[in-house]
Amino acid sequence: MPGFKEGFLWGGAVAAHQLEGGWKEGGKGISVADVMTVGAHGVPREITQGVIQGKNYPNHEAIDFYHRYKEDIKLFAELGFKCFRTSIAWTRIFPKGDELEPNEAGLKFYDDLFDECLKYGIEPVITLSHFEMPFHLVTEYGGWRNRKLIDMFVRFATVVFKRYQHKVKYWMTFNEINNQANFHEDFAPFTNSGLKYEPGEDREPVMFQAAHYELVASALAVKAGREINPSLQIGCMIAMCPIYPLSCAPNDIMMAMNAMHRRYWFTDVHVRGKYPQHLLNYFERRGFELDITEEDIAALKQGCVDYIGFSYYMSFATKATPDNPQLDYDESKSLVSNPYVQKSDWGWQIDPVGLRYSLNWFWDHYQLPLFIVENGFGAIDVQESDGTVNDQYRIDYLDAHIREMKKAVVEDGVDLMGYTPWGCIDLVSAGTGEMKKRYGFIFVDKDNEGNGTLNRSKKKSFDWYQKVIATNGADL
Ligand code: P53
Repeated sequence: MPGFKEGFLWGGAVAAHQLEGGWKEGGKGISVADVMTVGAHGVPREITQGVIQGKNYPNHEAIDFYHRYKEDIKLFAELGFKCFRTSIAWTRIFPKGDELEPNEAGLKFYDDLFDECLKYGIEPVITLSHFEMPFHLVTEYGGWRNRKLIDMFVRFATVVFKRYQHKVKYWMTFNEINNQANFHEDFAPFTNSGLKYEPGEDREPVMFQAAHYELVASALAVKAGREINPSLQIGCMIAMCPIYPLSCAPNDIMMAMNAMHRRYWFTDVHVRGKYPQHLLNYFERRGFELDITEEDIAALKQGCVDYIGFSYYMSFATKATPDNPQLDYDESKSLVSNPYVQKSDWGWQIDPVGLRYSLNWFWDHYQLPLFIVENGFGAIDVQESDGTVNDQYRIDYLDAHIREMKKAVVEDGVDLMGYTPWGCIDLVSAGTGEMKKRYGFIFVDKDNEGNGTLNRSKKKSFDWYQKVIATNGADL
């Protein structure tokens, strides 16, 4: 039976702030992740005004990958990784974000890290901005509500493209740029864009403005990257949670369509280099006056991405309600529970078929190569007295998703570049800051309070995933 193509990029994914630690080492500046405390399911992480003594900031030490990466990459090599997705902490390269010259110690760290991957034939896959922009850009510039950030981001991108062009081929600009469609909560606006809202502020147009500047910055970065080295592959990164209608009532169908428009227009701009008409009409209906210049529109056209990277964890569902005659989608109010699927302990709806659906949705819309750069099951693992972790539930989750991914490739003809499950080694949860929400094949001995030896050990899923990769997905 045909399967995944030769050279399929099996691997694992992480982000700098969630595993590196070393938050002050090598001249690193404070990032937005450094001012977020630990939370829990239903308890949001507190975003503090700078680093306050006595609070628990889990990203400061994380799993100390900064010092232990050689040991960890050796384990990734043992798993058989063809690629390893991580991000470059912007604050290691430009500690405050507005400097004109980069920090050499930060650049050197990633040189060494990439060399260590390449030593084992593991291709680094790199995200430029993964929830870790310099905090200084928040306090001094208001985050991405400020157009000045475009130049700073492009400077950062240009420096790292030039430096690593012969070590890194695959790049992505902004991680899950569309999370901020959920603008009523504080987490996504802050992690995506460094946005802090005033009480009572009309958040929605601010979100669109920040996202616009990021999309322009992304396009200019893509253009710069191509000029530096045309063989670079630069993608976008979208959080895909497909939104189903709760029923086949026509208004539920329309509600789901509008919801998809409102969560995924970001991909249209990244891929097609222009805004979809439905969004321009929405701006007009709502009276949003956004700073979108002729130069911006030209820039967007010149920086279309090479591929679509996306995360997939869960699907959503929505329905029409009488108090919403225009069927407008508001992520904080419009979602309903799907009675046909189970949920994780963190309330994430488990839906392997939704991955096949998402792959087809992207492919039908854009006909660009796709890369699943995150997928996984956050769960509480129990270490037995002999040190083993029997995470059969994780194997079951990943196995079911890979089977659906295979159908999308083999039966539906989707062009898929690779698959990098999230948190291949246990790390700090982005959403809650917990250690106990684990995704890894490799267990890290550390708890939510920061206690533990930081020792690494293999879980049951380690051997399973090793075999999946060794057989190119034939042996599930
Ligand atoms: P955690 C929400 C919905 C889907 C993906 O998430 C999300 C989020 C934000 O929490 O984030 C991505 O750690 C993100 C990673 C993150 C991972 O999913 O909250 O790109 O940084 O760790 C899993 O369980």
